[in-house]
Amino acid sequence: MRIDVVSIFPSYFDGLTLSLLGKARDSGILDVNVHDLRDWTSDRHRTVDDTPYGGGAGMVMKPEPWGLALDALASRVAAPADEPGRAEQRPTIVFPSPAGEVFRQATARELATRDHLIFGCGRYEGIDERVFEEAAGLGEVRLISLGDYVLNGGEVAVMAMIEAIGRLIPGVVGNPDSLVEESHEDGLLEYPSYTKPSLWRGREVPPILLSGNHGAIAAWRREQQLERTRRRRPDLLAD
Ligand code: JCH
Repeated sequence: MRIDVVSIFPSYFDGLTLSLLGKARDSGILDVNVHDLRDWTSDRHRTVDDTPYGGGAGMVMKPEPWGLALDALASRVAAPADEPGRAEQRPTIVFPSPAGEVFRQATARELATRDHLIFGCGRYEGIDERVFEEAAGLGEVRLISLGDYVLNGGEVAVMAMIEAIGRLIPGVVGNPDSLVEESHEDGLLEYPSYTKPSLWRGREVPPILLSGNHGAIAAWRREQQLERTRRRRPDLLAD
């Protein structure tokens, strides 16, 4: 999978070269490329923002640099184009937005199947609306919210999305079992985990986990998942 990120703060993404995603990147499974939006400006001050039409507080990102950036990145191939039987694919273009659909594990799973993702990180009060219309001519456009709170820009949301998507790509996580067992993959919160020592500061590990009865352990864990989900996230059981 090829991932392109466009931002006026490209150094935000230096952390992506570390740990889990760093390995996937080195092995060529994930090809992450971070770009500075200002590279697609042509004025002396490399301007990316302007005042909003109709008035209002703050600034809006100008459309021209975004248009050039998306034109340049959308035409790039995610995998060797001469691969037999491989059709040219349009990218999925993701813009983080507080007004977008909420990002869920299902969203991560869906985006993990794409060959080419482009993430556009807005700042200020957001991006000129016409950029989203223009982007729809280059690929599938998705406006996605990390959750119902307001961030200062798209960078932190994109970091979270790339981490959630990247770890679902085969070869990024070592043990495939660890992907199906965790929170949200089965619509429930995860069961509690314990390790040694079995007694710590007067606190015991639930004895069932030391019983060696794997059927009883699996049943206890499922019960814990249901109870936690009912208490902490009843909205997940309503679905
Ligand atoms: C963003 C901002 C006030 C936007 C600019 C670009 C995503 N889940 C989530 N929360 N916040 C975001 C996000 C994504 C991209 C941008 N801002 C700041 C500030 C606004 O009200 C009109 C809109 C925030």
